[in-house]
Amino acid sequence: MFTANMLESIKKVEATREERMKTEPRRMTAEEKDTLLKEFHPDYREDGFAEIKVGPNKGQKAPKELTELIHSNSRLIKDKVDINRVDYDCDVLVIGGGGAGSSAAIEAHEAGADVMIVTKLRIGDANTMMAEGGIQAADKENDSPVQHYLDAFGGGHFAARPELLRRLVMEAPDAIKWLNDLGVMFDKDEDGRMVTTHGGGTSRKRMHACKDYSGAEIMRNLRDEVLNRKIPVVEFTSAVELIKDDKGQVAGAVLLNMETGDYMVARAKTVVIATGGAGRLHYQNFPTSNHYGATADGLILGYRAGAPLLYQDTIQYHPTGVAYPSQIFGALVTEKVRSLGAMLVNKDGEAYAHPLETRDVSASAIIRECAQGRGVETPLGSGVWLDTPMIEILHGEGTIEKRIPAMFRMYLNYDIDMRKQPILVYPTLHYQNGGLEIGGDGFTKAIDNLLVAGEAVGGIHGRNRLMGNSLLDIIVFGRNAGKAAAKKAKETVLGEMTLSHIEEYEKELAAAGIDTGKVSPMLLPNYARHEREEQN
Ligand code: MEZ
Repeated sequence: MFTANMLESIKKVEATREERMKTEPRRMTAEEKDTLLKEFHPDYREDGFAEIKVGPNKGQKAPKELTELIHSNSRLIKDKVDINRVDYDCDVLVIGGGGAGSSAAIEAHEAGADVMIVTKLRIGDANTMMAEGGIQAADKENDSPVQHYLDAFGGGHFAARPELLRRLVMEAPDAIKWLNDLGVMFDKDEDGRMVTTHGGGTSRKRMHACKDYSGAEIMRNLRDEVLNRKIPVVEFTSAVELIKDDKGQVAGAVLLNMETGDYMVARAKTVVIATGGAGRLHYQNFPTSNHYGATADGLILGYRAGAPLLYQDTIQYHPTGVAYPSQIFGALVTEKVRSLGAMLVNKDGEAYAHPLETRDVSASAIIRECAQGRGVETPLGSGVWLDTPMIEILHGEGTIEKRIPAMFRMYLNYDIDMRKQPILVYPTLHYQNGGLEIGGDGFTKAIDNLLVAGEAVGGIHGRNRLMGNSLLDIIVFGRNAGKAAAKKAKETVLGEMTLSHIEEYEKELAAAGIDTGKVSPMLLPNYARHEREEQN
């Protein structure tokens, strides 16, 4: 299945393996990391970004593709909707049916609220489902939330909002217990203790996993719980704008039925945005590990209503996306492969960096190797080797099939046996470090009664996220958002509903002379457009 040049390079990987396994590559110094990031991390490529000209973050930069969505028009300028004809009335409206949205809905329901989920695909069609390697929590004797905090704070370049990160790490052990009690089948040893491993930048083994389909297993249980509780889920329906009331608090959302094109109105006392990430915007033309629905919708909804973004200029490129074969280009190769001992090796068989540097550093080092001609040529670019046969040498035969069975099967589909041959990887667009700004209680600071949870939040992780802290944040912040939204709904009296904020935003666009000719939120990526362009 590999090409001749790849097979040639594999010989060098094999020839250096024994010697490489005697000494791990050393960790980079802080100065070395800084220099590498500035030279090779995509966040530092000026031409990938554009200035935001309107709204709360005016004057700041964002990825070009996101800026274009921010600068685009509301659908509701052309398509008029009578917001006083209410189709759904509830206490808590959760926008998004992934892990954060489902956790929020479960807790809001538990607190006695009348809660409803609206999701543009089906419940569970989300990045949560795609997460592989695990979820962090400091719940063993040799570890503590303080240690977890220090790892994540350093890994995020000391930029995480302390009140958010504190909540993340302190509530992590309880998040694992909650999931375990719901029925999540975590990997456990013969004594019933959770099996935990390292991730990039962790000082303790605190990654809890369900083999290499941790997200799917977590989502399976969350979805069952939502359905068992009979929480209403309106599928194939997007939120396209938030509605406010005359007191300035959020009052619901305008919904679009994705099949019929009809608009509907959901009135709600509190709203939780849990719409996930932006991988399908393919920033800087990167492939993505993300779910089809990851188009930054919640960021646009919140921003147009007046909620500021935080760290919208920092993106996570997962170091190990599939570089070859082309059919699965950009798909995630879980960091767990490196946690289990596989080294990153260039075309000459050199291990050029420690396999568990933080993700931004690791991705930059791969980009450097390829940019400087030490990558292996592939049909779609180049990549470096992840020396997977090392796993079986280190931990014994059968480890790959036992610990990372989904990855093993994915490659076998293309006649690559990762137990015997290394695999080719290159960074893939994985996560938005930034998002809507919230306080420790989950509420946006700018709009009353509007909460945000999950990947749509900015500030939990700072400017780089560690492995396993995203599955954790959707649970911790999802659950808290649900509880807080239910409580706030009890004391909320809605005023008259309005979309005047949309009109104000449109005026601001016009005053800035902006006309992208497009509408946002995007809702679904438009791959068909690229095909047409190629044919012309
Ligand atoms: O947190 C993540 O992004 C994650 C667990 C990814 C992975 O490599 O498996």
